[in-house]
Amino acid sequence: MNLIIVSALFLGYAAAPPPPQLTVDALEFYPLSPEVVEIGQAGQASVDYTYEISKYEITNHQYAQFLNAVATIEDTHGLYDDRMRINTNVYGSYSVRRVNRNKPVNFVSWFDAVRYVNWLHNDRPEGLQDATTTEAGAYSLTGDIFYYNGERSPDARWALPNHDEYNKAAFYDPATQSTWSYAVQTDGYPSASTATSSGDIEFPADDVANHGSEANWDFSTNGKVTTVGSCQSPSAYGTFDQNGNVAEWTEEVVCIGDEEYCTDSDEVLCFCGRIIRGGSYAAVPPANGDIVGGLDVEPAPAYGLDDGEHASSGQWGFRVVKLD
Ligand SMILES: [Ca+2]
Ligand SMILES: [Ca+2]
Repeated sequence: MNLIIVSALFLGYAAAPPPPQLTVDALEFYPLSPEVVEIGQAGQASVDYTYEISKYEITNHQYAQFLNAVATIEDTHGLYDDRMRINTNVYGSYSVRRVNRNKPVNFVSWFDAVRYVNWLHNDRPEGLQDATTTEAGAYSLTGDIFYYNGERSPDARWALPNHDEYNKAAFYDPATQSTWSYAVQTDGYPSASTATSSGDIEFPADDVANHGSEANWDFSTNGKVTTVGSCQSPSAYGTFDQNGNVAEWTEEVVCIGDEEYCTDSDEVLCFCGRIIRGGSYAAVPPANGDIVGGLDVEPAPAYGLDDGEHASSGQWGFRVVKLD
């Protein structure tokens, strides 16, 4: 009898479904590979090809898998930041508490983001951070690294979004062939919401974005990030959080300063960075804001004198584009 009960329990355990996912959205259970949506209508909205873009911001779970592939023996380029919601283990590996797995990774620099992209391009290899893993592929990071380095390779299979790719996925509505002011398919400023104790948006609605610093669910200093997609406010193409949660690195370069110094690569007299989009859990930029050129873009420094100085922030993360 006992044996039967034990067997039944064991079988029950073996057949148990995975623990419930943290989001109320249709997110797969902790997907390791970025889930993508297709952005079609080639020729419309300034993009003349079909591409795919990740439905969500890259998550801690996905980024930890990257760290476990290329940053266990040595983290040459500082891909890990101890302010991330990712933990280090005694054996040099990385893990993420369940509550943080589907939160967007933050405290990533532009270079961390493009190295992740290179790793995807190279089919997620394991090994030291070199040209076969993180330093080449979609973007070449060998040699002198300055703002104008890191052009997308014409053969790139994955990339950071460029300006038009980000915009089309966020704002374009193929049904009406027109453009919304905000990525949650509104022309009015998105609503904000508090979060549940596990960091899901508490009052999801089709105009809600995680902004306004209302989603302070664990009072941590690791950013008021919420479960990706839990606002339940997709763009017309089905991406989530292109407004709010974490602001997102793109590959666009912006320089503010005297052009002469900019062409001379003088980092003191010319401020150059990569454009970061969509605003964060702190604030979503106004639709017709004047941060840069009337768009919801913010220049963020993407370089430093050495890898350790690459700028990052709790408000910054990224999503990726897939190209065929
Ligand atoms: Ca870093
Ligand atoms: Ca975002």
